[in-house]
Amino acid sequence: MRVFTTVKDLGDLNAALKEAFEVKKNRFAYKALGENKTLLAVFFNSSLRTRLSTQKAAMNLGMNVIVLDVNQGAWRLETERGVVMDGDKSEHILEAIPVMASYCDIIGVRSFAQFENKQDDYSEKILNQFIRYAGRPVFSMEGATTHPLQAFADLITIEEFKTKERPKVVLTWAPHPKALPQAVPNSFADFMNEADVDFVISHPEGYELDPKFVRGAKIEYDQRKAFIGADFIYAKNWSVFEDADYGQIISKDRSWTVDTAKMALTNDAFFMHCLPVRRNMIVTDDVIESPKSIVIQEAANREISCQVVLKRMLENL
Ligand code: AN0
Ligand code: CP
Repeated sequence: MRVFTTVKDLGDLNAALKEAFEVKKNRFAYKALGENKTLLAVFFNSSLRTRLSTQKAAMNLGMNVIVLDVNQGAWRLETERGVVMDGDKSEHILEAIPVMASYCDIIGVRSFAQFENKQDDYSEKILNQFIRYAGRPVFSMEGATTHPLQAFADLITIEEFKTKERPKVVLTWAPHPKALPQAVPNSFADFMNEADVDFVISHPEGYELDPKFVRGAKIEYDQRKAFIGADFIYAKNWSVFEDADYGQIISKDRSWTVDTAKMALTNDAFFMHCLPVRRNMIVTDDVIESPKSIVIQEAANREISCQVVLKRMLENL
């Protein structure tokens, strides 16, 4: 594996899941694979889970790890070619990328949507420059449009907790005070569409996601209807994808908060969220603290999803 940004990069999803469960059973079995190999994890944005789980996964494989927070201590990077650099940006990403690559074997990049220009975000302008100029395998630690390590961990978690062959999985929008990217729901849809699940997306009108990720998924604008019979409720906020209001918040409707009354409509569903989550905006205290909440197990599986990706990249160096 040279690149990991979407579900397709995993190839056969059942084989990837099998590998994930093998890794989880003995996460130190491939400790020799990463000997004298270095992972560089580059963060343009904040992170708790991705930062820690990626380092842990690399350490399980015997790798050395370097973490760079671009906005803390590095030079401010210009990302646009042709700019006269007479402002506050001291270094161009076109030098920075090959320099960073010269110190490592594999690179992980976190670079969120900036909501300044939809075209820039949806062409993955930053992440794709790493893929193009690093000359190293590159994986997304959440780009502008996808968060595949999260969605892979989500799928692993659903596989572990499902009690029927083909569970009903509902991705529901929920309110949030700040504009958030579409990367998490995009990747969740990307993975669920390839998995053996009955997949439904529920959101207020105007919050339609990119059809490239939604594909044939069912859309249900009535959240209560969507919840009926669900086996998994996956909550997430996202901002508008449509051109006219791209990156905007058009609703903060608190009637979309996931609460106990709504969970009672489900088939005793598990509650999932990628975290970080704002309590009593996205989900009530009662639901996230209930025995059916599997957000911690879900986060723990981030170590596993990342380890599968790193293992495959190391095997292919
Ligand atoms: C980010 C998002 O919604 O994409 C990261 C989630 C993993 N969330 C926030 O910025 C709060
Ligand atoms: N779920 C997730 O990616 O969390 P962080 O933003 O804390 O890494």
